[in-house]
Amino acid sequence: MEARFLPHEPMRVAQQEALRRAAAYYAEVRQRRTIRDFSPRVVPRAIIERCLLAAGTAPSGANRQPWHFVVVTDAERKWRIRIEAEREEREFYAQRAPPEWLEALAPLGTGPEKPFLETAPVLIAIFAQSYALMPDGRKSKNYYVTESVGIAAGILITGLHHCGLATLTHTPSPMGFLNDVLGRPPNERPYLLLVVGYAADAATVPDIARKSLDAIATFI
Ligand code: IYR
Repeated sequence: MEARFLPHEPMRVAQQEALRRAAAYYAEVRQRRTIRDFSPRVVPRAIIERCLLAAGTAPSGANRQPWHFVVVTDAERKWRIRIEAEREEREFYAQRAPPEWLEALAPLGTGPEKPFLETAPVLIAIFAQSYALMPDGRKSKNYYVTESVGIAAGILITGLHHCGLATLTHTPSPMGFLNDVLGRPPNERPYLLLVVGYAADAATVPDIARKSLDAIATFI
């Protein structure tokens, strides 16, 4: 396909306003915490839909948009996901995880029990399309799939936070069972399972800190 171009209409922001926005954006985003205690309160579908549309604006290698989001709200499927995830997690915590990894997880207080997979009203299984399947069955290569889907996931998480929703990025390992439970094709691999909902009133978060600007960035 030949390159075609259209005029770009940038979102213009005056400098004073940009400074205000930068501060406001950081102030809002820094309040995001990963939580594990969810309220069963239902999330309006329109919020999820808009945040998914936002995620779908992520830049992607060769604009292949190599992602697929499966939104799970029915109790039966959430239960199946919990059963399968806990099966993997029990093995992870009891055998597969090296001591060093378990030590790194200790401050987070995680374990193999994943009740939030049933309590939270919404699970979004994010799949990465390693290649595209053409209607005639041929495979077409995708590029920078991990980077592209990671960026889309980041936009999704931040958008949900902007709407007052909490998330937990859950990565049961391995999570191939998600293809079976959710009926996804072989060109898609589960990337992460995003648990979405409102935080329970009594939710607590680990007492951990974020790195300083000096620690995460270098200006040269
Ligand atoms: N997947 C496991 C373990 C786990 C791993 C990391 I790295 C975390 O930041 C948190 C948990 C679990 O979900 O418990």
